[in-house]
Amino acid sequence: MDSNTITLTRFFLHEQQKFPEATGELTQLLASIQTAVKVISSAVRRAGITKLFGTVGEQNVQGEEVKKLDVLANELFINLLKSSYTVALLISEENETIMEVETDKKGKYIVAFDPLDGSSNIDCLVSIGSIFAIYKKPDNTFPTIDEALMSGKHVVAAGYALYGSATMLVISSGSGVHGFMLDATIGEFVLTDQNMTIPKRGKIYSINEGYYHDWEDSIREYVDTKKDPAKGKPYGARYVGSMVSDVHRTIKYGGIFLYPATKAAPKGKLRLLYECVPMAFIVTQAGGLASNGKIPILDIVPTNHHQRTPIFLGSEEDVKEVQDIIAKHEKCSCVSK
Ligand code: AHM
Ligand code: MG
Repeated sequence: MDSNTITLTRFFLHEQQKFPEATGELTQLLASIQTAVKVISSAVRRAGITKLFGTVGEQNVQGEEVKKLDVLANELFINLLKSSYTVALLISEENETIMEVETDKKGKYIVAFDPLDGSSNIDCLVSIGSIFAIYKKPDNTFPTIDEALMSGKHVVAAGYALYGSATMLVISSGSGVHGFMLDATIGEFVLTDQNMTIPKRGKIYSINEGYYHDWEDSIREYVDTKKDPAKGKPYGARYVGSMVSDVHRTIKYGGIFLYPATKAAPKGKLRLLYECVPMAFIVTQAGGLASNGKIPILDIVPTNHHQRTPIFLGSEEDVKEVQDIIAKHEKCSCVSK
């Protein structure tokens, strides 16, 4: 046993000391997310046994209502964040409207989250995750609902939890990216991956290739390039279909994750505030790039809390390559008009 283990809470208490003006509220907020993730992890591991794979409205053998895993995860995030006394507004993928925290519990942060991402992978035991971004007004005052929509420039911390072969929390509060693995024997997240950095170039591309004929020409050209031996050593293809897993692998091994616009989803599928911005924040902090094809994801000013965006993220050189091809196609189409 390590007698000097660096847990997530200890790590952020230490980080907090670097800012004399810090009130400890962000550390408190992260502690509440940590608890939510621990409970979700435990529920994920036991979901088959406790019948959490059922649909909402079903009853278990005791006659109790069965909650689907994603409903449970959402309730955990909401309850724990509200009772952390640090949050004013909550934006969840699972809730139609922005939630306002009661006055006596209100804090200055806005948290946007996807409590359980990768829904199509839940019932077949493939890795899933939770994603979150914490936003704050520059003047530190309590945000109102009208002020909820902020660009990624106002993110103070973001992260994801991966419920994979181990449970891992990857977090950045703006000074590097750090990974913590859940040690179930002590119930704590332990620092395992300090200062995670993404390789400048990778050897893997990650995209749902089933939509090949629905992509724009530029995306088809890019993916064709990655498979063409005449254009260099072909890349490996990996696609889990859970954004957290695909992004985590991209950070660890390098390469590129793409979810472009398709004919069926002309604005892309993934959501800006609680899927793309948090991942863009993390990847950028790890030394990579995250773009919508034209501008950085973190520069997009949202107009709707559930809005979607195309996304290309990963190793700097790989993202620049796809951006260049997109720019070339844009230029050609302007010239031919
Ligand atoms: P969800 O929020 O319904 O779980 O959908 C988001 C997921 C992402 O995790 C993943 O990157 C993407 O959807 C996969 O979509 P597709 O099946 O179209 O490839
Ligand atoms: Mg999702």
